[in-house]
Amino acid sequence: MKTDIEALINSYQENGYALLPEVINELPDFEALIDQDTEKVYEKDECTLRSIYGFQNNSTFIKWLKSCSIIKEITQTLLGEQVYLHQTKVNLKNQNESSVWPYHRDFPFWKVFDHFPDNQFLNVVVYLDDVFEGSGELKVIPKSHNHFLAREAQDEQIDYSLEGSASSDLLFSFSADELEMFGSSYGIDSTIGRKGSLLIFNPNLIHGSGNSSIDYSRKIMILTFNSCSNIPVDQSKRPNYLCNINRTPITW
Ligand SMILES: O=C(O)CCC(=O)C(=O)O
Repeated sequence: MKTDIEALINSYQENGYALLPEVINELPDFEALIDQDTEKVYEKDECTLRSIYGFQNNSTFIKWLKSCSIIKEITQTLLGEQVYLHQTKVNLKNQNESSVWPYHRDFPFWKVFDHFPDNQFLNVVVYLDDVFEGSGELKVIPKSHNHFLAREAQDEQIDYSLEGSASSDLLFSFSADELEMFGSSYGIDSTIGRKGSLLIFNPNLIHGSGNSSIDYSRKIMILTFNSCSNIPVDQSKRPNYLCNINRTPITW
């Protein structure tokens, strides 16, 4: 089925996200991509796998990416120039209480810690499993990519920590009152979809997820593209798997 790119862009611009059901036929075998460059992050129990970061230099991954013409078309249409991968990861779900991502925006991490001036980034999420209600599905607050709280301007003062970047004790999150306010203004959408679906979302969109009713479930791969002209104004202190220093454009 041909994707209606214009409708997709309209939805992305208006709501900050768009879901494309079952558009990827060949999914990457992420376990086969684990190599010396990848980094595993564990839950608070220190033994349950939470995330695997850093596929961007793996030739098998790049070959798979280049075979996904829909991802090329979307990034070129939305970012309008050459891109590279700032971050790549697979997030898994389990039943642990810590298997959550508190509601947050992504761009503050890249602005404050990685020193990128502009949000010329795009998140593309590939569903490696069916994502259903109760599986730790990603929830988003539509339109929140254009609405900010006055206090968020102070976020520039936040100090980097590894836990705050990748664990359930995430930095740049929101209080219950703030979420209530956003939720009552814009609602909260669940991004459920079958394996092979794609979710694209603006890195300023508020999003988060709960834990799953099943262990080792709801695996999603998140690809964060940055525009090559969006150059950091300072060096990031974060490791390469969180902030890729190789900004060579992808040659599709
Ligand atoms: O995997 C998830 O459910 C959320 C991931 C997320 O919010 C993030 O990586 O910023």
